[in-house]
Amino acid sequence: MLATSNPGKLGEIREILRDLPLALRPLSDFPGVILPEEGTDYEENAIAKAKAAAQFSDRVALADDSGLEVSGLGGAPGPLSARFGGPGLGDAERVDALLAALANCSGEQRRARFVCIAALATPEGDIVTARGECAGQILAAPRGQSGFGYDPVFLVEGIGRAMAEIPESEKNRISHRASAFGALSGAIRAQLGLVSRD
Ligand code: ITT
Repeated sequence: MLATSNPGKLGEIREILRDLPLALRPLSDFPGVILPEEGTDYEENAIAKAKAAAQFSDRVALADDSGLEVSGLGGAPGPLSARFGGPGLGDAERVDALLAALANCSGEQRRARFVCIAALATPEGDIVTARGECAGQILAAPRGQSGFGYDPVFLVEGIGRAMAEIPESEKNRISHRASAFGALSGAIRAQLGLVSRD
């Protein structure tokens, strides 16, 4: 099962892992599963989500903890990205809060990266994690319609377009999430009995 309450992540992870013979069931199929409160460490958060889901569903579970790190904000909002700007905001309002926080920042200070830690947990308590990153720059204003979260203001390094301007299929090849789940795919295959883990 896929332990995320974020529909954007759900769609992307399904697409990234589409070549695996895997029926990735959403969190909504398991009403008893409550994802834990999150702290300030990506890996701990990702493990806590996958572990809670695996224990309560009695199935192998995947989870992701991710965030945006901006140079001029000292690496913030990082693992707190989903809550940046205060509680109860939507994606567009969080983007506005980020642009306001960076109003006096230019050049190097707008350098940024997306980070993702993917985690796999089994009901028996086995855990595997993998990390992915994607480098870029925070734009002055939103561009594009695809993706979710901070994608409209994230200019992807080496591509020259905002993450929200590139097709989803391309994001799912180059993103932090694509790298993390790509690196985790060996462990997922091992769980499926497709290859040995070493
Ligand atoms: P779950 O914990 O239920 O998976 P969440 O959205 O709360 O969902 P996180 O705590 O990992 O997940 O927060 C990640 C936040 O970082 C997310 O809400 C976005 O604001 C941002 N983010 C992560 N990956 C992103 C991406 O690919 N594009 C844009 N923003 C992203």
